[in-house]
Amino acid sequence: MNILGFRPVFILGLITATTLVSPAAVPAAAAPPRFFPPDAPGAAAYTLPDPLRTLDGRTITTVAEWEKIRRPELLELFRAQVYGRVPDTAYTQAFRVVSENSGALGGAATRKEIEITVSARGKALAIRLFLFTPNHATSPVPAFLLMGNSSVDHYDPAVARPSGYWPVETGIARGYAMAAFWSWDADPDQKADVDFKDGAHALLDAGPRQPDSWATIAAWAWGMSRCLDYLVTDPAIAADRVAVVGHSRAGKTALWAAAQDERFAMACSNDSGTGGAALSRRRTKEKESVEAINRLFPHWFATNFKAFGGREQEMPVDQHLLLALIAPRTVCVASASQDLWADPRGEFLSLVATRPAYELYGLGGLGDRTEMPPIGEPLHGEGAHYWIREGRHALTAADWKFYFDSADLAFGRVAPKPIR
Ligand code: GTR
Repeated sequence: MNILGFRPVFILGLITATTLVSPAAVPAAAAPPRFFPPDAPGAAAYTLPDPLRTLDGRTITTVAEWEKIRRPELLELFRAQVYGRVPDTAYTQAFRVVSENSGALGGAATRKEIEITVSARGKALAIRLFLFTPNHATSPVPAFLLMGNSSVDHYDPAVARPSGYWPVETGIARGYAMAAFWSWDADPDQKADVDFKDGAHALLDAGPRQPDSWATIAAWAWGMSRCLDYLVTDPAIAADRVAVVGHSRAGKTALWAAAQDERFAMACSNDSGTGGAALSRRRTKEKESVEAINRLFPHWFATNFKAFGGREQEMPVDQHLLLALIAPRTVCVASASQDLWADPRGEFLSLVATRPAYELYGLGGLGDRTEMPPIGEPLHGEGAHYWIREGRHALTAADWKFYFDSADLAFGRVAPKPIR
């Protein structure tokens, strides 16, 4: 705390290429920063639920109260009303290293393919995890776990073309382990499957479905945690520094996984939008509404969530509380300027609104920011990191740079700098 009573919020001072230009070079006139345009007039006002106020009106003032009272209350509300509840069916788990190649990526990495088998009630489900660890590391390294929407071939650079979606080489060069699995291994993404007869549902569901039964996003989040079960056993990985990453539907999932599973040190939500980082109560004419997402993807959320289409203000939670559940761990939210369906401003304001939860832990979140940073300029706060890049709905190499830079800060690999 400083004498004015607020904690400074820190930002990473990156050395950009322009600062390295030789004195003889004439720098081009800097383009003025471009900002994401404000909402069109007439947007409806809304009031968000207070992170620190319980359903019965108590105000949370300490970490102990947050962790014993409000955090469990919020988790229960998200389970009951949004993503659904994982059944408590007992299961066993086995890991098998299917292949290992210590000369991957031209010798820079060791590539392992691990089969994670989860067994219950005489059935089994296999998740294939692809893991690259840097050969130059002398101690366990932090890791990124990506759940991808594309089939398994995409995670092997020997087969797939290099892609911004999954830049294994860059992660390895920056000293991170890179792990990925395919969402369909945990639960196929089929909208006709509203009976939930496959994937993790078929494995663990014992009784008839209820309005609060888990749906596909909850099954994917469960799959992320099963992959983490393996990662924390791998000696190459620093078990307390695993980040979970997802784009769009997988970004929604990464947030719900990290909210529940406190072993994740960091969650990266890429263009996650409605049901992810974006505030549901904020309605714009371009964004995906709660009604639309439940109509278009009837298999993603619990049945109870469908009742809130057009009645968002009646929800006991909004998505800033999902992000707040991750505090004091690190949340990164990325938006894209043309991705109005995902509501970039709603994603930013949601992250801003986590501040009371971070402050309980002596962290500043994004501080008192209410304005989005210029497009292309990351905002690195305390626990909370945000950026919006130019372009469309996608997970790109530039988004990954934002995640790697944020992780460098979160995991103490570079020192933060104050932004005020
Ligand atoms: C969209 C959907 C979004 C987002 C996206 C995706 O069509 O409306 O909520 O999840 O799909 O996952 O690519």
